Amino acid sequence: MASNRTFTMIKPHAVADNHIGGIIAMIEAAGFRIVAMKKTQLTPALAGKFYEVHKERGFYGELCEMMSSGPIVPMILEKENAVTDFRTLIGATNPANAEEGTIRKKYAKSLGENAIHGSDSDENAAIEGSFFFGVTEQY
Ligand code: DAT
Ligand code: MG
Repeated sequence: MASNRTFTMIKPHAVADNHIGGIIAMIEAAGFRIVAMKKTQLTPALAGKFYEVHKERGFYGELCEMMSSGPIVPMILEKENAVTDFRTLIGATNPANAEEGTIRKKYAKSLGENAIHGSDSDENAAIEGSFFFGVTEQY
């Protein structure tokens, strides 16, 4: 059965460019409810831990550097079929392939600076959400 929660982060370049409000407006308009949210900044070591699954990939160093380069806005979101529907809302990893109307189409600058994270499975959504938020921060 599909979970009703996913995890997301607005990436540093999008926060720096004042797109928090625009991105959250798209998320809420698509029917997601914000369960948890804050503004924080990862250290390179914490970014490395979050993206550990990618540690053998060539872009891992660049990814950890970018994700720790400034504040981010992590959130837990709720909606039926949250993981799948949110991946549809954010669009393809490479913004060159992202569909019209997606968050990455509107706000991504490049493959590395693609505006927003979205969990790829119910299992990872739970792991990633608990990376940032305790149970008393989820409502
Ligand atoms: P997604 O964020 O769509 O789940 P992913 O999990 O494959 O994509 O990769 C995590 C992030 O790493 C992605 O949002 C942007 C960056 N990235 C992925 N592939 C890359 C590449 N070939 N070069 C540079 N950065 C890349
Ligand atoms: Mg991913």
